[in-house]
Amino acid sequence: MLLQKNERESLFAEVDPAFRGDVLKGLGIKPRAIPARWLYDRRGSELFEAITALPEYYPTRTERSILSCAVSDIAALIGPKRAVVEFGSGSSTKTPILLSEVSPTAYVPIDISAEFLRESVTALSAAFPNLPIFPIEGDFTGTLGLPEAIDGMARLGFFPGSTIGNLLVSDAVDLLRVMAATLGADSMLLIGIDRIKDANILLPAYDDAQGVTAAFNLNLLHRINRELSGTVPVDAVSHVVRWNDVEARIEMHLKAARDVQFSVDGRIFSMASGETIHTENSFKYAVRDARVLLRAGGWTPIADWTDQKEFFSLILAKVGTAVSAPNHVNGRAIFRVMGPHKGDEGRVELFYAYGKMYVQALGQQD
Ligand code: AVJ
Repeated sequence: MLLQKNERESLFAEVDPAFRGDVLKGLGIKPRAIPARWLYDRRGSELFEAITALPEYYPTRTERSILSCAVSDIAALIGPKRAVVEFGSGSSTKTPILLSEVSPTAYVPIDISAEFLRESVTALSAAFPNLPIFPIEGDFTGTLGLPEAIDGMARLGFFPGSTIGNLLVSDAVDLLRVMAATLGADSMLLIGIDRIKDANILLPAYDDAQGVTAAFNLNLLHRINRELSGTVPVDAVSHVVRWNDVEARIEMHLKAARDVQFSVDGRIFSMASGETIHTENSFKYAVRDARVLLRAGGWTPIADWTDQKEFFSLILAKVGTAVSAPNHVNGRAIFRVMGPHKGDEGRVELFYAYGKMYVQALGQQD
């Protein structure tokens, strides 16, 4: 029997035990939720690429045009002789725009997908034959060692695409702090963050007329059926998008159109008509929210750029946060909303004083 390449892969590829664990756990809890990272298998990544070209999906093209306009200012602000470290480099079309203007001393793309990494290294070394490239295959949410070859070079982290929006706010702070630790002293970070805007713009961006985003979301169920011997009746499930205004996030769900029963990995699950599985969050940050987020994450924003419609922010930050006045105020209201964090060297507190929000870095926890 001759099999298509993807069928061969599904028959013989090892199923990630963490995928099985997350799916079985996520289907068993209420509300049901499966971590968004499992949307991005090969097919999911291809569908996401297709999403970035949709007329309704403004973030990718908006960020690219902001970067094109801002890149000479950025180059002036960061100065020469930096190594550019890109988090989740994927198949980004933004990278060459940055690299051609900032003349980096080295480029370090980090990605979990070895295949994407190979493709981007091939393309970029053709375009920039004199640029030393040191790819790292790995998960940038954990602490990673950077290659020795860039020891002693100041670094610019590049984290485009509003990928930070996939994370809960507390996890986003952790990640920013891990990035600060990885990039080290004198580093800078160029990060793209999608803004809060009218739901009439946000909702179609995640529920396009051609149904590509629906296919992207439903692909998770096909993946479960294929890799975990699932019997999920995909036809009875639909793609649903919600704007959660309290959390300031877009949510993607998979909603049962009727009562359904199915098995996954030998376990039986049932969903009542109308019940959903929460599959992805995409947090949005207003201009000042993004600044507070960065400061809580151990970075000081120094410049930001946006597009004409003010849909998206591109922010440049430098590592470190000064202790903010007025930390001496007696009886200040302290809202300990985050921390202690993974990879922590200190703690951060957000507090209000004189009607404003402040971020305060605290010393080592005793
Ligand atoms: C890859 C997380 C930036 O949230 O806009 C797009 C993912 N999901 N359409 C986003 C996504 C559905 C995307 N990020």
